[in-house]
Amino acid sequence: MPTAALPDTRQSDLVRAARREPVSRTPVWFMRQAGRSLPEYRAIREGVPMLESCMRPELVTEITLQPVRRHGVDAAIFFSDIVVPLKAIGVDLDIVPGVGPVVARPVRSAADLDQLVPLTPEHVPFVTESVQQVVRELGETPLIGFAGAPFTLASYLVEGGPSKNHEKTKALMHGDPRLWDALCARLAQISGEFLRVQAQAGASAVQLFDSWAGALSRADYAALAQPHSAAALAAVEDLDVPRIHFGVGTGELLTLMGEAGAEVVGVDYRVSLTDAVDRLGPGYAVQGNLDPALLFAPWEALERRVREIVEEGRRAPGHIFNLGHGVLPNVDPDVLTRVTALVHECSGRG
Ligand code: 1CP
Repeated sequence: MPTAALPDTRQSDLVRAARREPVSRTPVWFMRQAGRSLPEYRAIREGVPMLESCMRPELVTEITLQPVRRHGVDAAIFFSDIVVPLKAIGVDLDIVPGVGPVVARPVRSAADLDQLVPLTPEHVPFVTESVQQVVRELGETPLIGFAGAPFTLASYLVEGGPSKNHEKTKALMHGDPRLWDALCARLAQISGEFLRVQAQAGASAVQLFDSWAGALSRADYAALAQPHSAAALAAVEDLDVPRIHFGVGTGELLTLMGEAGAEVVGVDYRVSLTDAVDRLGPGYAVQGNLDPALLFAPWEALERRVREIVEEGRRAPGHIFNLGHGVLPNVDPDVLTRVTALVHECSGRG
């Protein structure tokens, strides 16, 4: 499709901040900004299973746009899930309400890798169609595409579902490193191609979610996870879209996450933006890092913290305001709208 016909998002504050260029004000969006915190989301999802909703372009478009309209955020995040490309290639899995992704045949041996065939654009025509429709409706507001990083996806596949300690995953990583590498190499192709499909359909930036990478030591991350994330990020290197690399509890991994091939490193609330910038140096923009639980604090306390983060961000080479992790389901959405306005107001430069 002719990208020349699409509105120009390159001059948006989000893309400019990601590229460490000057901005008119600090751009802001929230991880999980679409979803259960919004009554309009709960209404439109009523009776539609999660994975089915991700495959219906008209629903994806409406859900992706809802938080942009309501909060005035500087970017939309594509409504999908990290397991959608796995479902699309035929892995038997479901997203169980109140639980998360559950896999019918967890990966425990080389034979189980047969489930993981290479992803092609033909597996996800609904993604291409949805992204094109969303981008048309967003106009000059950029769309962020995303994928799960190989380690985080592998955790769901090996454990069979959400896990607190990732014990089966770590047992496999260390007990059968060859199988681990083969699994993650397949996942890197799938994640990379999923990012590529979204970028080629018009997404202006991409985010690789390695949500659970913080469960790894620096040495294990470097040897067993980072090379595969680097391969996924390399799949969009030629497409001129900034790449955001995010994980939770990853203070010790920030430099490695940048070196994996990102322009922007996500920072959770456990590390200050000032420390993150000290660790990363001048070559990366940062994204973050309000504690999602602070959205429940009295406004005065929340306002103080938001202003501090914006000030710390001014000393970063580029700063995209976000939470340290996703919006919690029972947050008052009006608070998100107020935080968006506050970030814009206190960061404006003219
Ligand atoms: O029925 C429902 O409403 C299901 C809830 C839900 C939603 C709204 C799930 C199940 N996924 C999503 C959408 C989703 N998932 C988005 C788009 C919405 C937005 O950001 O505005 C994104 C970016 C994701 C990505 C995702 N899925 C991640 C990475 C982000 C993160 O929060 O760390 C992860 C780890 C998942 C797995 C997943 N999918 C759903 C749940 C409840 C979980 C987490 C389960 C667990 O705790 O392990």
